[in-house]
Amino acid sequence: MPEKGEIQNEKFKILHFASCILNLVMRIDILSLFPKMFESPFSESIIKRAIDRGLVSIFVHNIRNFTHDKHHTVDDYPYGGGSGMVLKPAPLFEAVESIKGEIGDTAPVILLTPQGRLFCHQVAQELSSQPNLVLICGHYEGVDERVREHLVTDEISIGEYVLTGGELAAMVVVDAVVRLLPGVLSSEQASQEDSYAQGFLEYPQYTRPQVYREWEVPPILLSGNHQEVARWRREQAIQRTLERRPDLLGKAVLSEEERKLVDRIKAKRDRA
Ligand code: 6GU
Repeated sequence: MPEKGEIQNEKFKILHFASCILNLVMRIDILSLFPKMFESPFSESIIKRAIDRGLVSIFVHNIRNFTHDKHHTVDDYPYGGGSGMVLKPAPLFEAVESIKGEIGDTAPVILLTPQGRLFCHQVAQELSSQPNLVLICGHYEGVDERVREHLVTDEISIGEYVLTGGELAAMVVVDAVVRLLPGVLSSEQASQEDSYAQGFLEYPQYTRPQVYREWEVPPILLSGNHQEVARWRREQAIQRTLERRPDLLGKAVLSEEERKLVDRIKAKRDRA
């Protein structure tokens, strides 16, 4: 009998082999002026495990390595004047072209910029079905417009605020995309995911102890009645969504009973 670890190991080897044949391994290339920023987020927890299992490969490239001058110049003054610096086109074109030499010409090339389309669960799902992603982290006052026009195929922003650079945004995108890849989450974790995809916020969670500082866990969760627990959670999720994100309920699929519940909660709220 093999040890448990050996079985696991064999399982992962077979999984990896099958993934490669079926082209399930995603490759992500990131272009950045600060590649070290990516070291810790990708070497912990779920993303690390996904990399170790061969479910995703992530390559971080230093844009400076694609310059040819002595000072490795990546930026320059804007034509027409103005404050701030602009990322030069040549290093970005050459970096992306060198990556395309390895992965082919069809991968989305995504610029992280506050001017991009807003990132959300649906965009994460869309990106997770791609075999390759190329992410360019914008910086300074921006990038030369010719990069937008002739190199980039998509522009993404992670929210309505301005960051100092695209790196943190790229990490957010990678994290949200990688956790959707087949085999990254356990089926239990993956089904949790559904709630947001289905248009709900999560229900409240509790763990031991049953009483903490005199605050008790809702008794229904201790009842052992799975049906009642499921119903309570659904109610809580709906109530929370109504209170915090009523806009989400538009796309939620509700049963007849749940629809009535929504109306009851709304009526109660309107009376208050
Ligand atoms: Cl993608 N980049 C920067 N610099 N700021 C942002 C952003 C991206 N998304 C939101 N703010």
